[in-house]
Amino acid sequence: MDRNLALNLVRVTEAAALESARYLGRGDKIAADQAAVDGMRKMFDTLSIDGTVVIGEGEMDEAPMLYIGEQIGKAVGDSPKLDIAVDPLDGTTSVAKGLSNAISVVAVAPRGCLLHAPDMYMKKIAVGPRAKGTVDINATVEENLRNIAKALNKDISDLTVTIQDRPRHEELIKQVRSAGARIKLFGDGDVAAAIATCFEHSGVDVLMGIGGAPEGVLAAAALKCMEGEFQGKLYPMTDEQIKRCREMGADIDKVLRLEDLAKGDEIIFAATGISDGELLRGVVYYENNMAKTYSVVMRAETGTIRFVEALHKLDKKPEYAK
Ligand code: VTB
Ligand code: MG
Ligand code: MG
Repeated sequence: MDRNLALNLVRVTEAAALESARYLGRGDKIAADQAAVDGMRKMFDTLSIDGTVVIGEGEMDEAPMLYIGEQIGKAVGDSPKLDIAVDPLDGTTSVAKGLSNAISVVAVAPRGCLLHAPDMYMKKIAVGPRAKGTVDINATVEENLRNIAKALNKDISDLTVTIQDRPRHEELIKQVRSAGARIKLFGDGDVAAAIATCFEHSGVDVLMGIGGAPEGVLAAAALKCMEGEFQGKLYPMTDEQIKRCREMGADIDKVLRLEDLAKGDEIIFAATGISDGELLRGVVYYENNMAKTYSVVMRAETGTIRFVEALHKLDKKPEYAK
């Protein structure tokens, strides 16, 4: 896979962020999401790739753009066939309310390498490289925390677990508290939260809880690049979802590891901040119609992680007009 695709993927998430960030705090999550999808789709159209969306905005009939199965890019000659996973805006509520952690994300791998995760919940655990190999999604919370603490040479009481602030996590929160670890709740955006476990300065050691399965694939692609660890288990809530898993041949008892979610080393992951987060700042608008974006792009093959700070002269980019 052409390594220069990395910069083009940054363009893709930047475009989504630049359009979506206009809606910060405006109380309209649908408009914020649509703007991200539009921005991302437009930029994808300019790329010479032969891509298929495998994680996207939904099934064809319900999502007009970036639907699962949609063909992306103008393939030329021997353009490699790629799987594309997107979340143009992970954290629609965060943008609508002006809260933190909203990002635009994309992951790309050779065809067949990204799991076609059904649109339902997934139970997840994620840790950074130093605690890799110490977690087991089937183990108890206390056992996992004990093993992570040992790997990081810390007491359990020095560990910080990040958990999405939802009623479904009441029991998990109780267990973490009784094990003695600290907790950092977040409102939305568990892709960013999973990535944070790989950066010591984030102050977060482990992500635990139940979030979107599509977001699980995206987080796994990122953690593959950073040599962290991610495990997931599909978490269907209704009979219909159980049926959907069966139809897709997805085993709900199977522990999905990095190799199941994002296979191989030819993986590129990119994200741009929309609202401020631990890892990436959100879009900042300056005088003279300028905007700044903060992105990260990484490749599993080499493990290079690049932070890209970009200044955009919007006068010269009429597509981002207000
Ligand atoms: C999860 C999480 C996402 O939404 O899908 C969550 O993975 C689902 O919302 O990052 P509910 O908990 O309200 O069902 C996000 O936080 C944002 O898309
Ligand atoms: Mg989204
Ligand atoms: Mg999302």
